Amino acid sequence: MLIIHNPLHSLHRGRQEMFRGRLVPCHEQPDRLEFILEELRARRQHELQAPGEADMAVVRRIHTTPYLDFLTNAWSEWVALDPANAELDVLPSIAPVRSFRTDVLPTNFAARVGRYSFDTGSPLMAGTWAAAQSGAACAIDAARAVARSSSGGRRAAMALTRPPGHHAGADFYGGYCFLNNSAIAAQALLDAGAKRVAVLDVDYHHGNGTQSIFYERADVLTVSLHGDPMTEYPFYLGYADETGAGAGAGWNLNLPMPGGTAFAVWKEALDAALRRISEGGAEALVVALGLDTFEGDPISSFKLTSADYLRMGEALAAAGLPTVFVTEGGYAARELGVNVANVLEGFEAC
Ligand code: OKP
Ligand code: ZN
Repeated sequence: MLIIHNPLHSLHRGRQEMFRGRLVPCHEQPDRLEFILEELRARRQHELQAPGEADMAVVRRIHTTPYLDFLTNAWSEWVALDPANAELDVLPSIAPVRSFRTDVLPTNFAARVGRYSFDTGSPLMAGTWAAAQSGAACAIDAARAVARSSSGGRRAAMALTRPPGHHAGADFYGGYCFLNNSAIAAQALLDAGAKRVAVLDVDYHHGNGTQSIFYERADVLTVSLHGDPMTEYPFYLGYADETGAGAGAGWNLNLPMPGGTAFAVWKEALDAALRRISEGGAEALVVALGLDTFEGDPISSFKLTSADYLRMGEALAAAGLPTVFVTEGGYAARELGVNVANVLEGFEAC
């Protein structure tokens, strides 16, 4: 498979995240991607490429200008607050919740961090913007390689990147995500001529950013399989009764599952998701490929095994759509390589 991998990913290297009152080591680390690359190279059946420059016109159809400006300048403004900040990652210290004004944008940078973020677990540092922008370029290039498939191009491609993207909304970051690479891939497919695209999110965590970006749109069907938000991050979105609104009514499907779910039950949800995608007439598929459904994942509780990822790949291939894989979460770093490679191997076997 054609794999567009992010050469700048390691510029994003979170030191600490806040977890229940403590600063703990960040789970989302560069070695995640290194282990995947190592395994994909070892299997010798993939074509690895670096992306070109990100086409920001596509990114701007997903994210707002004030938010992109915020990300562009965040690090220099953080250091300008206090030169000693250069040794620290940016984390928010205010959350403007209900009854706060949304029509003011304070000049104080710490205030604006709260405006554009939704958790205290997503460190932002000097290289975050460059890494995220290069990740968006991977998503766009992978999508364009697949969009050309009617004229003899690719049946599938993968954007292999971090930081992940599916929690990032039009104007907010969180859950280790800054630019929504899966949404950007979907937009690039539409821009290249697809009339309807499906985003299927198989990460353990609900893709709240992707859902909210497309919630009122009918041209992108969003489907997410995930841990029940009543107990699992991101808690405040991802319930089964969220089905879309306005023009997008009926174009969102959430399939939450309880902790402990193993592949037999998970696969039934996948089949239901693929049926909905087929009924919806999607012309292309974006798979938001999180591997934190793995039984060994340190922050999740599904029970998928490495062999199950072969079956997952086969089922995705059976959908018969031009497919763009975009990497999301997965924190059992060492096993990520085999698990990602297995999805692709299962897919390509069909
Ligand atoms: C991002 B992705 C655990 C804190 C959990 C949020 C998890 C973000 C998951 N110490 N923080 O969907 O894999
Ligand atoms: Zn996840």
